[in-house]
Amino acid sequence: MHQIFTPINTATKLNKCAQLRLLLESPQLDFIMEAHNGISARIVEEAGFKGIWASGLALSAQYGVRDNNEASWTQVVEMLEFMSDVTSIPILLDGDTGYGNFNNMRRLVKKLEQRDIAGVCIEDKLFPKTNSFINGSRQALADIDEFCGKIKAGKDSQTDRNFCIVARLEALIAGWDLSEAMRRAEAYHAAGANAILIHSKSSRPDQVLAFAKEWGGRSPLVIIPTKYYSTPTAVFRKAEVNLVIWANHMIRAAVASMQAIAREVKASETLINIEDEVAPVKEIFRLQGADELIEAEKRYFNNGRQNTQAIVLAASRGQELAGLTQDKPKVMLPLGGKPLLRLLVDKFKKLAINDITVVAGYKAETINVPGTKVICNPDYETTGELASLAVAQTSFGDEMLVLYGDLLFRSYILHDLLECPGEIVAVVDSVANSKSVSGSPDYAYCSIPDDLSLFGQDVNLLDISKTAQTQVGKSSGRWIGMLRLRSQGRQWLSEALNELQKRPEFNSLGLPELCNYLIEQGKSIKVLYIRGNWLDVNSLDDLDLAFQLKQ
Ligand code: SPV
Ligand code: MG
Repeated sequence: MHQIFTPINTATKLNKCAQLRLLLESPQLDFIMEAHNGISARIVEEAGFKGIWASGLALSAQYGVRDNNEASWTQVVEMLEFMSDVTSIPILLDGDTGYGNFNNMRRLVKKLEQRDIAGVCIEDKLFPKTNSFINGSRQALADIDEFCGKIKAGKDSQTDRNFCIVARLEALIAGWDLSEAMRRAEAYHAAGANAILIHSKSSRPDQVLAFAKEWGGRSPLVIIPTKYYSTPTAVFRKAEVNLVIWANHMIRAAVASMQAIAREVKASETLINIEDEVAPVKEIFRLQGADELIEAEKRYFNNGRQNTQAIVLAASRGQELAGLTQDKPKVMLPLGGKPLLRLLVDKFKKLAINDITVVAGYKAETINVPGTKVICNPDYETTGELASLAVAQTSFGDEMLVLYGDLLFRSYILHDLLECPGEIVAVVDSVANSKSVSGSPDYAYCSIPDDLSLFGQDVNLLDISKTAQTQVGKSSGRWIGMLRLRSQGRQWLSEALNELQKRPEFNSLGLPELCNYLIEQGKSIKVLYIRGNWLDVNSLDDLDLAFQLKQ
């Protein structure tokens, strides 16, 4: 009886080589399934198989070439790397004849180990080989000594002691008898092969069963029942076979399915009939691990910008521009051929902010800027900004920008805002105080006035008010109507909205009241000072000025 592998230490996960060795050496019957690329390998692992057969037939077929070493060994290894990267179970490569002599075998083993491939099976035929089921009896066998040298060379070059070399006997395929198969098996076993694979093209299992009996467990035994597939598995178990290879069933399943779908779509010129027959696109994404990338993007990419949602408040008509807003809201007024909202959206997109929600009200149906999601505040005539914001609440993202839709600003303001630290950051123009402005400005009172000689001052917002002079003191500038909220800040905002919604005056509240409420609650709102370079469009004069800021 062959030696049983060292006991499993369940506390430590075995590496792939050790897993394969265990599959071969453990006395119970195990199964490995063919795969031929990354996605099929993943599917095999998900189905619960403990190992993968990287079939030469299937790998060459997926490249669209013959199983005659037409694909180079490096092309095989390249595909194996994809398969290995996406799986945690061992891969046994069908290494044909080892792609050359002992020297090629040494290099193959080295390259396989580098890609975390757990073992290789080599067959005693000549390079370039032909698939065993094509004119098998006309195929010449390798010289025994030469083949033993190849096994030894492979074993001597492995660095992981559990890397496995399986020696595959083609004697029965090539029309030799059991005694030739035994003679060779003995020699390959003595040369150091970890297991013997006895191959047969017979439609009955008699040949392999006779071999198994004669072999008597001198080393682990592997079979490929492609031709004698109707044999009950219990027969293999009884014969003390260690490993069964289901050698080509993933590529055959894929081919059958692809042929049926292609024929149907060609004939019917529609997708209606096949949509339910194919895997949903979502399933492809899942198998590719798309969710992991979304998570990783949050952690590593663009300081979380991909994760930032812009909420644009655009429900109002724009009273001071009544003549121009008969049939569209202010945000759809064209400036140099593009609606204001479009200019805003372009700025977001430039900075990789692609999740843009517009809260519309007046003439909401006319808002059609690509790349935006429009939701409607139906009560826009009788409610204020917070009511509009609350309409978007159920679709709030993790991090947000909240701003008025009639804002125009130079891109650097958004860029600096995204970089500015703080759970909530308000943009305050420190020179706007000195200018006459249209509309009804929101004055910002801050912990420190803007120091023109400093960049990145740590400043807190204290209050936002409609008057330039309050009990808090002289205002430090004008809040431009733009807030940035990181994850925690966004949660504070949601909580504040929920609280304020309980108040009778909620419908008249705007963003300044929300900021003041948050400050009262002890939440810190940081200030990013800017000096001009922005505008909110309230009048025709503003539209003229806006044209200059368009870019
Ligand atoms: C393969 O899967 O490529 C094999 C097994 O070598 S068989 O095609 O059955 O010979
Ligand atoms: Mg093969």
